[in-house]
Amino acid sequence: MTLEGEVREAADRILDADEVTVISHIDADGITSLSVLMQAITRAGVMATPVFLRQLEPLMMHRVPQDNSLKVFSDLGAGQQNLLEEHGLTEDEVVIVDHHVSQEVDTPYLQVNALPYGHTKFSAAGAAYLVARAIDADNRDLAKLAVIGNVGDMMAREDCGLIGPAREIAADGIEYGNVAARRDLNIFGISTRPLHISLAYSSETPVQGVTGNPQGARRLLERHGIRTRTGEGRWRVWEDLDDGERQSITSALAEQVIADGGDVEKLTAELYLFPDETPHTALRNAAEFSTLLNACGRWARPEVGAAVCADDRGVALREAEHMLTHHRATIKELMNYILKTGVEERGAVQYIHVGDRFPDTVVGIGAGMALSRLNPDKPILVMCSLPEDPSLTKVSMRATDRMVEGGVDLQAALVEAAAPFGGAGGGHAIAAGAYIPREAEEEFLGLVDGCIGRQRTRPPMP
Ligand SMILES: [Mn+2]
Repeated sequence: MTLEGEVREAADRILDADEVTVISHIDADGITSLSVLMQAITRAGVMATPVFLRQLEPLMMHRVPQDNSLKVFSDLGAGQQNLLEEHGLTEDEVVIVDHHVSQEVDTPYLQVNALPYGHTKFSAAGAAYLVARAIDADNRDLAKLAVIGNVGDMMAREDCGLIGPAREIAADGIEYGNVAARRDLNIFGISTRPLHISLAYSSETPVQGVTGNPQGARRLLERHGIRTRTGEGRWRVWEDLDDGERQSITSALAEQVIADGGDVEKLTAELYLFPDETPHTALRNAAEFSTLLNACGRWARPEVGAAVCADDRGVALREAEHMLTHHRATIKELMNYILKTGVEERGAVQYIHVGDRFPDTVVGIGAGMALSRLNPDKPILVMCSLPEDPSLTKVSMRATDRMVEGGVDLQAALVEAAAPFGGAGGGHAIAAGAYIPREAEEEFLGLVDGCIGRQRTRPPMP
């Protein structure tokens, strides 16, 4: 089949379906893919239900419904087709919209995947958009979301712009009017970060005296007569500058890089802007929009990102912005919670269950920080529940260098202890995580404690 053929067949199957379940990944590409598909499908009058999965793995398969709906997997599925088979999904009830390497299986599931056709810079959101446009040519407004997904998956990074079919999709958005592309300085935060911060903390091309040096960046701006604040005292952002101002800074940086014998090839890039969004917000350009969506995923709230993609500019946007800006504060809050509540000590580990108070994605980091103020001889084990899946418990463990020197290997302990429950564990000797069934918590804890105890071949150094 051709890519066009795959796209057409996927669209036809969706249009023929009575009901669709869209199952997607929780990062920016997964969230935009799901949003593109959900909007295209519901606009066509077909009922659709969204399901987000942090990964397609055995213990999470129960969230894929066993019903009569057509299951459309986006940004996942290609590499886990054996799981779809094991879940009893037949060929005619599955469509995979993905860009990952495909796994060989007996069931010839329909896939929209540009990778086998040689398009390596094309994310799942791009594939989802092709399907959306095949469902109805009027869905061109959704090209903007595909641009965000592609940029979020770093598809524009190496070539300093989108190429191939991803570039054609951007062109659709430009023609529709909600996307603008321009060659510009290759920096992050052009819509929300103060100029000197944006210049100092974008390191694609290091510039002596500017990169990592906000004071130096301010002096550069001053030397070129560029005001850093507006008349009302607000920090100006890169997007506020006029063409002449942007040109003079870009030239100054280029001169500096050349003078230092550096390469200016990646100093500029094609940036993707969204003229229909409010200036000075993270929604205003593809790079910052995708970062906002990734923050939602990291906080285990991908549905908030999807609401923003579906034009919710009220509560969902405020929540998403909160998640973007309060990441560090939450980790600190978690650390304080662990210290204040106290851990329970077993023979070889100390542990705490934090319920669903904190997003599971920050639990490991907070546990590591708390460990420095807890018993220095025992690894910490933190359990938390997943708000979207009460049947599962996420386990995070952290150790210290000294414990590892003493024989502790958290990864080995978690893999061994999770195996009897069909759970999966991974990570390193010093930091590891696992998913286990909720009802196995107590027994699992005992197994981990036993493993760690046996690993401690040498007594800790005094
Ligand atoms: Mn992806």
